[in-house]
Amino acid sequence: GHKSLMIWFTGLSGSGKSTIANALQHELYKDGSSVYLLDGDNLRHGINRNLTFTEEDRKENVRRTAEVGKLFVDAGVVVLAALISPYAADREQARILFEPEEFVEVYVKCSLQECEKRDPKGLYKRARLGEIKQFTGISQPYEEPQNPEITIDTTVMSVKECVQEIQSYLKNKIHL
Ligand code: GGZ
Repeated sequence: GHKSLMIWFTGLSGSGKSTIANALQHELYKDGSSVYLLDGDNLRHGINRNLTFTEEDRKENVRRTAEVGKLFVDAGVVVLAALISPYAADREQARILFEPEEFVEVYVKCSLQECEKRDPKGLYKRARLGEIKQFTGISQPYEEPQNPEITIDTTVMSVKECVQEIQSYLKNKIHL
């Protein structure tokens, strides 16, 4: 058997949250865990479709995702949540829904400069042009985690190395 828990990825748009969460999901699945990925970008097409990118709506986005994640964790699932979740206070609110050992915050660290260089969807370019308002890192803040369980720097680490880093944490600290 395995423990159910919430693995919460936070970081800038383009930092690699979805990519790493996807890759980790596959590894955990291969190991026999029930695993489910809650991706901010996807949820915004369904349960969170009425939310914008104001500070207030981002807070609600994080709150709903954490509550849904808690339902999955209660059902015995390993949940991966990948949201920018730029406000430290909102992430703390998410954390307190869970038991201390049930919540693992992963800071997907990547410089704004590098994210902007990657710009896979051209969003940074549009934000710089003022076509997208309230864009994280450009016209809204990103509050770095002060005490995440795991920090992975995607500027220097490959996806595979990032996944291995998280897996070794889960193995050693959570005995997953
Ligand atoms: C930030 C935005 C914005 C604005 C659209 N600011 O990297 P992506 O493109 O594919 O995923 C990002 C996603 C952010 O949604 P989240 O639910 O993760 O954000 S939060 O936790 O802050 O609520 C990005 C895209 O939506 N996107 N407009 N203004 N990212």
